[in-house]
Amino acid sequence: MKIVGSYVSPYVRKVLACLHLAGLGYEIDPITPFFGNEAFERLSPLRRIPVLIEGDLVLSDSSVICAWLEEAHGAPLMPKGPADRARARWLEEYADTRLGDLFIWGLFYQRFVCPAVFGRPGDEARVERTLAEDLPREMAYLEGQLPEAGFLFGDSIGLADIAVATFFRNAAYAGVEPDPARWPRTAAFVRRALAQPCFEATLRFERAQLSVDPKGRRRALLDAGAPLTADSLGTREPRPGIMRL
Ligand SMILES: N[C@@H](CCC(=O)N[C@@H](CS)C(=O)NCC(=O)O)C(=O)O
Repeated sequence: MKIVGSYVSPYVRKVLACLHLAGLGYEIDPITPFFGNEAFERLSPLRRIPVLIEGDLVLSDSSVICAWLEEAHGAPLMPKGPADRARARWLEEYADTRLGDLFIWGLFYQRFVCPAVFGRPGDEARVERTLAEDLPREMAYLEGQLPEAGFLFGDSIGLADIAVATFFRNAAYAGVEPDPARWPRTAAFVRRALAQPCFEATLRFERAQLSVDPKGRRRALLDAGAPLTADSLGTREPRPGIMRL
């Protein structure tokens, strides 16, 4: 099994955490989507990561990939009953869409990707707006959904927990974390979830990657022991992706 996508993408991290829960091995081509070549574009029509390649099967959406891992490989990602499964799917969708918009495009892209990938400052006014106007509403929603102890559907972490928690690691890279005095459940849940082995397992690769610029990434990741593919779908220069306004 091959995964295409950078270790610091929240959606790639979500898939890698699920692969860890399933005990499945993989190789990874840790490209940033903006560095993808034509072969990458053929595999991922929206030029997004992650992509999973398994034999002839190519899947390019984290939720579709995780559903495949559950159905085809028996990954223990979902609760049992239909109502719980439906709620888990909703929370995954909510996280991918709404938390993705705010944490990635509102914070991480502006504070991290713009300077690191494109060599220009991000839109700090957008960051301020995200923090002051948009995120408090979503934090209040999460505070009402997340459990005080354990995980959303019991004592073990599952896909819905992973889908929510992954965005908070990118928020931390953008210098933002939940205030435990204001959002106690969410802050404790995020700490608990991100400390799980499924997230811890790839942390050293994220750190290795973040410590160098994109061109030095492969060497740094190999030195850290990451299971890299022999070939890469990356170019040497970033190309504009399909950007949201
Ligand atoms: N719905 C997709 C979202 C994936 C996504 O947006 N990935 C980002 C990286 S974190 C990406 O590839 N962005 C490139 C772009 O939008 O051009 C999923 O769940 O896999």
